[in-house]
Amino acid sequence: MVFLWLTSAILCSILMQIPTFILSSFLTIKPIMIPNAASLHSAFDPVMGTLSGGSPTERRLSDMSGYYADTKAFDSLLAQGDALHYAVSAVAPAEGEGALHYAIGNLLPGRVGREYFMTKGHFHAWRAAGEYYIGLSGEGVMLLESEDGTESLLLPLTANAAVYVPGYTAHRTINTGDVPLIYLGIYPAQAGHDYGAIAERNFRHVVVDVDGKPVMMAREAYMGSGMF
Ligand code: S6P
Ligand code: ZN
Repeated sequence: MVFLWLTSAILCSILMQIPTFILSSFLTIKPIMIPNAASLHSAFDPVMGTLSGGSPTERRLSDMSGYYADTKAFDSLLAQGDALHYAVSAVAPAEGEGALHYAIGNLLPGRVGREYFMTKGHFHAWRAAGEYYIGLSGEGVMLLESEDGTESLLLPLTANAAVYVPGYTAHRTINTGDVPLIYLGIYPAQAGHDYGAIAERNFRHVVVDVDGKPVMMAREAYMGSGMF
């Protein structure tokens, strides 16, 4: 009797599993893929601008040739040495749709003529991709420009501030202080970089030091201003 009861209980439980088994074979239920744990955690130094496990990119002054308006000032600075201009260390824990990457940036302080030290600036290759910038230390600004160049915006990037860069927007980081500007950028893994348009036409505005304060000025106005 007990044997019969046990057998039918086992049979019942097997039969109850069958619909689930059939369903899961037809539906593409993706397993949860957790990438290697080491890539999920990074320690960063908000003052030194380092990020554990990051892959580094360095830009020296010579890499910025053609980006600053005052070419004489640029050449004379370069004659003093091809110093590090900024460093970026990026972490890519996962790839594909939905994945995020992040990077820490360390942009050194200084000026070329009146223009503050800045990054090259770029669009994302996947134009729709937005990005969050989070200021960690130092004082700076983000220069944003619409794809057709008709709209520009200058936003402060300082410790404890976040700047959202919408998709389809060129973005450049500018150090307006006296110490390195350290920030985090968090962006879709598929964003990519498109430097071409900016390398060719640059941003329509420059950010220059006027009486010790950063001022956004139309590039053409600056070029014709006799300020350098
Ligand atoms: C990436 C993100 C940042 C920049 C970094 C350097 O989407 O915006 O990590 O790569 O600020 O700037 P740039 O213009 O030389 O890439
Ligand atoms: Zn970006």
